[in-house]
Parts: sequence; structure tokens; C-alpha cells
Amino acid sequence: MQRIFSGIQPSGVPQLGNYLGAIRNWVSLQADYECIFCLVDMHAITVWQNPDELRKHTLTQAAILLAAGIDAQKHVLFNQSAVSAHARLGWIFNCVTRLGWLNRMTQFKDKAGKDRENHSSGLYVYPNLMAADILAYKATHVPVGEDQKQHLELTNDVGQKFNHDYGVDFFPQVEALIPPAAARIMSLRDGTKKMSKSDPSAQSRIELTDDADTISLKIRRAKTDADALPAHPDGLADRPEARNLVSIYAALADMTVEQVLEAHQGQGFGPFKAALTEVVVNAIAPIGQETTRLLQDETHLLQTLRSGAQRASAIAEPIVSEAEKLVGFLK
Ligand code: AQP
Repeated sequence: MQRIFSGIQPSGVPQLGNYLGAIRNWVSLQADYECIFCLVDMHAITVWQNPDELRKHTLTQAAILLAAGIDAQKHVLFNQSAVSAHARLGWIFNCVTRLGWLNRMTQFKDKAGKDRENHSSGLYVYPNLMAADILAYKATHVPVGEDQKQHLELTNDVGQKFNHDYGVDFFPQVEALIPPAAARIMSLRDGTKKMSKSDPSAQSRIELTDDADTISLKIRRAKTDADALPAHPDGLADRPEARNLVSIYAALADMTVEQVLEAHQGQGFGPFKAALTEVVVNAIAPIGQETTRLLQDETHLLQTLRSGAQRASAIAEPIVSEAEKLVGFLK
């Protein structure tokens, strides 16, 4: 069976964008692939994380994934730092990747902005650790959004350079799986910025643990304009906030943007936001309720992650040990 590796950073409570761009897709991929789902806590600390918050977010994120439908018995769910193979292969890749490749990574440029000197070196070599995450399992496919395509190309470049440098055919090429409707969900406060779990404003996102009242309030307060909904998507061209709300509706109701506009054209944002609230609450609130229930049994969650780490290790250890031997490390 083909193998998928996919990760999410426990850098906050997962938000609606994580759900529509990743988690929901992971749930359906479980039917066709052997899936390895990883809470990438080592990636999370490339920017500062309060230790207590990191522990809390890692557990909450595990609960959310289970509540959303990840099957940790049939597939593998664990936190990255619990499997040392990631760090070991990541270091080897730090020594294989060329600086020029990393200099071209747009996500680093976006995240570091102009204040480059003050960011961690971890943020800079992040793509090497991501390559290690994937290749430690010789994953065949990685579900990625548009924003991660460049990192996946680097993964293939590192794997191929390793093969070339050590004269082997060891790491396979990895294929991107771009989700069918890879909606990029934008902030509720600024339609030009992506919705993010670490945005300082909690009003900018819907968290997967938000209850119905919180969801309703956040949608009521979401930035919009004074115009009614147009009949055609062209009418949303210069209206990022309006377009975002319509896209969220479409993604959650399994409709196209055209169909949503057909049903709601001429409506102002008062009634449309009420309809959107209902759609979001129906999709998200059950996940939040189940998460709350799962978080009551922390021991069970820890056991689930530990068992996942053991099974992940059983796959990665022989692969990474072999890579270490190829490099010339004494074993
Ligand atoms: N707004 C979004 N719309 C669609 N997809 C999104 N993803 C994240 N935000 C959106 C997808 O979620 C997956 C896991 O993301 P991640 O946690 O590894 O990192 P991220 O993309 O940096 O997510 P955040 O929420 O913005 O985290 P922070 O604030 O910590 O940087 C990825 O597949 C991503 O595409």
C-alpha cells in the first residue's frame, strides 16, 4: 500500500483553515493509503513556544485529530520529538542541502520578513527537517497545499542529492497530493492574510474547539463590506473578505462558489452570516464536543501517542539506520 506522511504544528489550537486545507482531507485519505500523521512539535519550536502551552497544544491537537476522524489504531499518530529518527536524518540533510536552495524558500522569507537576523536557525533549515520527516518513512505521497509545494520539491532534491553523493538508489521520489478543493482560508479580520492558529487575534480564526456561541460571535464580527452578494464569482474579485466567507460556506457545504452565490445572490451579510454560522456550527461543533470528552482522559491520549511513536519508530529506524551506515557512521 502507498504510504502518506503528513504533519501539523502544535503551535496553537487548529483552526478552520487547518481543517479544510488538511485534516478533513487526511480523514478521507485513510481509506486508500497507509497514513502516518505527525504532530510536528520540533517544527513548532522554530518560533518561540511557551513549554506549558506546547504540551497543552500537542495533547489538544491529538484529541482534535481523533475527534475529526483520524483512526490511530489502523494508522499512526504520534508527536515528532518522540521518534529520534527525525532529528538524526534532519541533521544528515542539513549537511546535504546547499545554502542556495534554502535561500530560495519563500516560506522562510515570508515568516522571517525583514527581521531575518533575529530568527532561529531552525526556521531556516525547517525544510530539511520536513524532508527528513517524509523520507524517514520512505513515504510515497504527501498531501500538501500550494504553500508547501516548494518544500516538497526540496525534499526530492535532498533525497536525490543524497543518492548521488553516496552512489546509491536509496531515497524514492515523493509525489505531492494536492487536495481536490484546496481552499485557502483567510483571516476573518483581513481577507488578504491567511487564517493562522498563531495569529495574535483569536477573532481572526475559528478554532476547532470553539462552541456554537463563540463561532456565531466571530462570524458576526467578521470583516465584510456593505454590498450584497453578487450573482457570479467575478463580483467577488476585489472583495477578499466577502470571497473568503463564501469560500468557507462552499467548502463546508460541499458546494461550488457558483452554487452558493446562486442560492444567496442579492442577500446582505446579515442573513448570509446567519446561514454561514449554521453551516460552520454543524461541521465544527461536534469536533469540539468530542475533543472535550477525549481531553478528560489524558492518560489514554498519552498512551495513544506513545503507541503511535513506537509504531512510527519501527518503520523509520531501519531506514534511518541504513542512511547513517551509508554516510559512514559507526553502528
Ligand atoms: N488558512 C489556511 N487555509 C488552508 N489550509 C491551511 N493550512 C494552514 N492554514 C491554512 C494547512 O494546514 C496544514 C497544517 O499546517 P501547519 O500547522 O503545519 O502550519 P501552518 O500552515 O503554518 O498553519 P498555521 O495555522 O498558519 O500555523 P502557524 O500559525 O503556527 O504558522 C498545512 O497543510 C497547511 O497548508
